[in-house]
Amino acid sequence: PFTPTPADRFTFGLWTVGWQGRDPFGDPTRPPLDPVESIERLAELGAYGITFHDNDLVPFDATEAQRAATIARFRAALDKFGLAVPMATTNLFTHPVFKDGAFTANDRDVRRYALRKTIRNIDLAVELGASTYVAWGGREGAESGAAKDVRVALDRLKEAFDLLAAYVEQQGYDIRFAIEPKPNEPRGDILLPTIGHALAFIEELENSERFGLNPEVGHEQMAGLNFPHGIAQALWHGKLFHIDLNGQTGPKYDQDFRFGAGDLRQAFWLVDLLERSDYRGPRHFDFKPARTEDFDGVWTAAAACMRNYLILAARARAFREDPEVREALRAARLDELAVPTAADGLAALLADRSSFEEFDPEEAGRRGMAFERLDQLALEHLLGAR
Ligand code: GLT
Ligand code: MN
Ligand code: MN
Ligand code: MN
Repeated sequence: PFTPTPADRFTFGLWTVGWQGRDPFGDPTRPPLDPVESIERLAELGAYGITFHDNDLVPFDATEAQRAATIARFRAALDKFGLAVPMATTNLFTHPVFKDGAFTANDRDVRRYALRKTIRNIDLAVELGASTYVAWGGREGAESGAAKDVRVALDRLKEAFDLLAAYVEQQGYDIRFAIEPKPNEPRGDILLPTIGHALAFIEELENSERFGLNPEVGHEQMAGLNFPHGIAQALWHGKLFHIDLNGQTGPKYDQDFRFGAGDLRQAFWLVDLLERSDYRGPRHFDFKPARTEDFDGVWTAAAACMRNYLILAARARAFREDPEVREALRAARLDELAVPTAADGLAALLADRSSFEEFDPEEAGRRGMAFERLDQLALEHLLGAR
């Protein structure tokens, strides 16, 4: 019952299963993985699609001829194994040229180069059928105070996104941008550190309808934030364009565990939320198979991401369908939260003596909220005890 199919819309970044395990303290523990093999294996496991940074596919220093041949071979494999490319993105963080960022590098030449590199890969993304273009500001940030004038850097970031939007409008592309927040790592501090910062920033863009978010589980949790709450707010603003699913255990380095590992309770509430929302985009996994693993471990972890999502979806459905839960939700007055506070209008509120003059806050303060019972029911569903 927990076997994924393409209808589940699960997608993986080439850089996830292809991660060789290089970290700041250690060399790679796995050899490079041919993107064509990733396509074949992920298709076998039931995934819907694959995503990539330009340089996950085409090496940074490839010639034009090498680039064309690589893309042709990739495309043929997508067709053969039936995988889609719903999203693509740009690597603006690995090469030393991006050591101070890309769209907000102090060095203007680097900013212009970053825009051209991005535009070039947007063309490829559209050619391959992508409708979402992710922008993670990997090195847009600083380690020290005077090194980056944040207000001016935000001017440059807005300028870059306005130019990218102008480009896709001019080309008539049907693609939207999804900005991915992250608080830190690899920079000491990164611009647009959380969902909230990014939502506010998007409203300042010329073409704000073309911009939304690609929030990642672990990135919000690195900032100690509640991911399902952040996703709920992104949905509320109509800005959940894409999502990066993985696992994290609290405010630490970016752990990128497989989905379901890490904070399991937040994973449960996240799936409950997504499955009941109008989000129809891919369920995209951005995880790193632990560097302790060989390729068997890599595919085990990739399969587990999808399986854990489906298990959590089943648990969340059972929770919502349980009559005792429905009763507990009423006892916790969730239905009452859905009633507007003053549909009768401001004048009626001001004239309503029962709302203030005759209101008894002591009595209201004694009413229990019955949340503990509700949460225990959720926990028992999550634990498979109901
Ligand atoms: C990198 C980062 C991810 C982003 C990717 C998109 S690259 O692995 O840590 O969170 O989603 O650029
Ligand atoms: Mn990510
Ligand atoms: Mn991450
Ligand atoms: Mn990462």
